[in-house]
Amino acid sequence: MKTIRTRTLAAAVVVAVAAAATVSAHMAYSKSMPEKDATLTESPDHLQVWFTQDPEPAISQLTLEGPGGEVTLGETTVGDEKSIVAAVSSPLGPGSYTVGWRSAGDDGHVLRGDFSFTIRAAD
Ligand SMILES: [Cu+2]
Repeated sequence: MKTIRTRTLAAAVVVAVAAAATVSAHMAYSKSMPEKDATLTESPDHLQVWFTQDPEPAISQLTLEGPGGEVTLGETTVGDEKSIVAAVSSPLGPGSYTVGWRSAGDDGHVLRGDFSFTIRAAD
């Protein structure tokens, strides 16, 4: 009886470890340009978000929301070192901006997130 319980416990541990490995295999946001919560004195000419896995081009999308509503960006493409990138077509004025991103990694799960940055008027 005791042996059976030990085996059951061992099996449970194996399942738990496998589940943890699956979770850590999800793609995740790594860094961005502009950085999260950055304050800039001039407009970036592109937005870029890096991930922990190669982003799936068909699903990857960057959007930008500014003081005047949605800002039109260039097409979102896959950039260097597991990133996605989109050009900022015309310079951004002072204000608060939110970048929205959507992508997927190796397991195909669609991930979404957002982060903000601020542009302040040059002195
Ligand atoms: Cu996943």
